[in-house]
Amino acid sequence: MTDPIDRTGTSHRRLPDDDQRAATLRDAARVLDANWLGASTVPSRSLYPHQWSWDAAFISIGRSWYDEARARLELLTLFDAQWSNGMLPHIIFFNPAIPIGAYFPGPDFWDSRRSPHAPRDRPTSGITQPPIHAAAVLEMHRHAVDVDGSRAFLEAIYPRLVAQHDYLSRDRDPTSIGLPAIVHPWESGLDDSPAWDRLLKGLAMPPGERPTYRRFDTDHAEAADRPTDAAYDAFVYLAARYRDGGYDDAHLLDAAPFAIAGPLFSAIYLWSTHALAEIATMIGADPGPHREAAARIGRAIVDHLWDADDRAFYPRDLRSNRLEPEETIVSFAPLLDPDLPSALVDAVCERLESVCFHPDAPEHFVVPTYSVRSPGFDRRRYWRGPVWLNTNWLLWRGLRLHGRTALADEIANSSLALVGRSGFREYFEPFDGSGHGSDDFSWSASLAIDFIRSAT
Ligand code: 2M8
Repeated sequence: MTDPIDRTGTSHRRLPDDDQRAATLRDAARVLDANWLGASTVPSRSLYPHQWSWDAAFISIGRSWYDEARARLELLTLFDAQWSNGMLPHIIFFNPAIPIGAYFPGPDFWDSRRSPHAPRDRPTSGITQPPIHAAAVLEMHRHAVDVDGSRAFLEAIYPRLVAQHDYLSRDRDPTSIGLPAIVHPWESGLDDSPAWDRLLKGLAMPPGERPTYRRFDTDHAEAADRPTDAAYDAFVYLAARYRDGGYDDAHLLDAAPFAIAGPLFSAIYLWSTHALAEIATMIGADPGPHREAAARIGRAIVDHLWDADDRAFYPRDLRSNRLEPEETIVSFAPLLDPDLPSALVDAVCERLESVCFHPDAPEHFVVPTYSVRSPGFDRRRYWRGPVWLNTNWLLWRGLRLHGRTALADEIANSSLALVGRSGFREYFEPFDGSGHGSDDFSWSASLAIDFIRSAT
């Protein structure tokens, strides 16, 4: 099928010229270097002053184009905090410049020692994030100049990546559907997404069971850009429940009021499983089990997350066994499956190209994280409408896998137009391109580098 897109005239179709690209590369490296702590990078000096798991992977991909040693060290630092059961925590707290209590929820809240698996020498959160790390490692290796250093890195990190995947398949599949469950919206990476609204609204929070707390995020970003207090209450309650059960996955459905298998987390898991097979081949390990796992995961995504009536992928609530039919960006992530049947690729692209995700306005930016036609669409609020560079980058990679180059290029150009207009902000308003959330945000800088360098 030919790619039908042709939207000349809007700002995101204009390619940045050579000078603009050079300026973006220079400014992005400046942001990443300013956010470097010595062995890892903060997503943001103000809002996120520690190391985050999937941020570290996005950051390493971009940084590796100009500083391979730091990019590798970033991931080794992250994996040094991996739990003994393979769980890779979503936050590693080791920024000595940040007093305990400056970020909520901090190490005291998570109290990771409640799990026998947590490392004793460094505090971490007790939940995970999308497992994009194997895919990131493979990306870095593909353009490595220091080939020997990169190969040694592959050998060192491969067993840890395998342990991360084993944890997800062994301990996070409570209904045996072959897809990992997330037990908290923070694990999704898109915590404030409307995809979780119905479940969060239905959450019974007995009085007294939610710890009292104070938010710090709204000290650093406008409240209208951030999750509401009601959403935060639910996030804190769910995290405290999981923590108070000792982060025990043995009885996940009994213990976790929130248990979801979602298209974004699952598609990233699949993409990384394919990467593990390639890495295994490169270092002389057996790729066979990873290939078999990838085939199983790909089938499970279609069997359990595809809604044949709506012709769309949705998250599945594992407790009620229902799909959650919200029109959010997570529905497009299965494009990361290189073996996705072409009829499903067509259906996903059709929805992605619809006015719901390509605003019907003379000037606009793609891809909004929530359908602009949805009553709950919010131009500014975090994950409820704004454009993010990491979701754009994932869709760009997925579209290229399926030869959808015009749509892929449009997303890359829109992303670069946004950072050119508003800087390396955390997210962007889809109609006027204004920047929101944190400024000098690391993955916006890093992925801008990769959009430019991988395209040439
Ligand atoms: C956001 O999440 C954190 C909680 O982990 C927060 O809101 O405080 C999300 O955008 C998440 O995907 C990201 O990894 C993190 C740091 O950039 O911020």
